[in-house]
Amino acid sequence: MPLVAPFETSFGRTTDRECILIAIHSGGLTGYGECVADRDPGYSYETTGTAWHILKDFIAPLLFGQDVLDEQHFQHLVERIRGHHLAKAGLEMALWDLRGKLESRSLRQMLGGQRDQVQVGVSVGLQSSPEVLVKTVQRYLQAGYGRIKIKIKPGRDVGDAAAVRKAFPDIKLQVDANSSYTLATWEVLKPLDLLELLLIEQPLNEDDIWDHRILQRELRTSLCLDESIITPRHARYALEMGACRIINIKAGRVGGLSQAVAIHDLCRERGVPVWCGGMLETGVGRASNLALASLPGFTLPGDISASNRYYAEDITCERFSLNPDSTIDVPTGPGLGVTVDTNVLKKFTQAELHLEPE
Ligand code: OSB
Ligand code: MG
Repeated sequence: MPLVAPFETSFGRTTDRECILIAIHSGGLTGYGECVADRDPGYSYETTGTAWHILKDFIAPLLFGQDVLDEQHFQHLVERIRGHHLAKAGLEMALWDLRGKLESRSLRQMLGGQRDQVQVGVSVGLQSSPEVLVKTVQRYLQAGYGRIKIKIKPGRDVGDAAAVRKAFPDIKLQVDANSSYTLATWEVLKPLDLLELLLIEQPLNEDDIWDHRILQRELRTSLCLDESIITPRHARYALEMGACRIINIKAGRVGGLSQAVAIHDLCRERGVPVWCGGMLETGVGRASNLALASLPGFTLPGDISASNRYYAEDITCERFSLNPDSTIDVPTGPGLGVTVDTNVLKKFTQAELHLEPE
């Protein structure tokens, strides 16, 4: 699906998003799930290709012939498949949607969400220069976004962030490095500590929880981990080590909404703020993110922007829009609460596979 504008991070530039949409059927109803793996292994080792393989050759065969009772049961079944959280989470989302439709309950209700609207911000990709970045940020502020996140990478960090802070002294501002620094190179980031940022997201590698601890002790600004938190256990490790003070929760990265809720609960018990990350989702994944972010521990604005920030045309009939107070409404219909527009879906479909029990 073509993005309305290219999205560039430290790991690359996306102009079109490729994803896998999963549909499962029972009792005359269909549940949909979005697997957020991208074409390239930049953010995660998983890709649409690996997810396709894992879903087709390992996850689907495990489920066929079983009465999958709920999402916990699903997690138990897929435990024997190591990793591949994005693939697992896509299928789990479809199970939630289907169960919600069968039980006439919204995903928000099923997860224990407590809000009708959730606070959101916008994640702004790397731009051609600090001047262009400031203009881009200004457009999003004018559109009503109350929190801005900018992407940084070596060579495009303190200068970009300082330019935005200088132009907009009072906005809620945060930065995301997507793992592009090391303990040997991070020191250039020290001046960020003077910019009153909400947080600095994932400066070091996915497997560098310990090094984030070393970094957090050098910075006044809170570190927030994204890539590093791949299970509820990793969340506990990070908090017990002092590797971060805030966690970005993405259901995809942690293997499903059930795992996302477990991390939320752990952080809430410990008084650690969390917020809902994004993966440029279609309307399907966006509905899931909104339901998740309605849980009470999500106290910081999520990377869940309005549909028109991403796609001119989406695969859901519903489009999500920004309210004047920088919130988006949480869907209320059964399951995800969205309807897939089969014509648009057909238009964007590159490959299709039907799987049935033998
Ligand atoms: O690191 O949060 C990230 C998009 C793709 C992969 C990783 C990230 C992102 C974003 C976009 O920041 C958030 C959004 O969906 O608006
Ligand atoms: Mg991130």
